[in-house]
Amino acid sequence: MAWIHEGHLDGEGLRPAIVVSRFNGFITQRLLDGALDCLERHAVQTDDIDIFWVPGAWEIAPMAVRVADTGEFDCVICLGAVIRGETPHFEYVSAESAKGVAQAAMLSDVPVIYGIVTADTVEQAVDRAGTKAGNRGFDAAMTALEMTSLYETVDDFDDEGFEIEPVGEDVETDD
Ligand code: INI
Repeated sequence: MAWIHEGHLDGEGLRPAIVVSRFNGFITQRLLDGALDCLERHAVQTDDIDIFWVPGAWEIAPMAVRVADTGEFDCVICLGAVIRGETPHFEYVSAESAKGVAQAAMLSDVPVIYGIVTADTVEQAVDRAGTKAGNRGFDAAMTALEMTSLYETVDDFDDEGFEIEPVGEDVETDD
């Protein structure tokens, strides 16, 4: 029989951090509202949520790393909106912010969740911020709840004495 591990969505007792950018604030405020709605509907206490505002999507990942490194939070939810303009700036900001959050997720002990909307038009971004195509902030918060619970399951392995296969031969010592 296989041992199946899945995260749950109960946020009771969790302390999440949200890093959200001000650029395109009419979208990012909606993403933040969606994330807060999700967390509060899943039993996270409002007083247990910390929100860090940064100027733009570029600044999200470096802040997420610092926030995660404090060890104070169970997860970090990254929210932003990058909308294509007339210049190649969009390509740099969207690609690097995505890479940055991915790197932050790899480096951190807690889940770092990507909730940055990238869109060709303002309309597409609006669609993803609580209208036609759902709310990416809400979705990111759901993912954060699930992954936080799954991380906790894995972190408990050692505490509960689950055996990790040793790599290489046992070495005998005199003592
Ligand atoms: N920041 C965004 O969050 N969204 C954008 O669409 C955007 N565009 O297109 O320029 C943007 N640029 C600012 C960038 O994130 C940094 O804040 C800035 O370059 C300072 O480092």
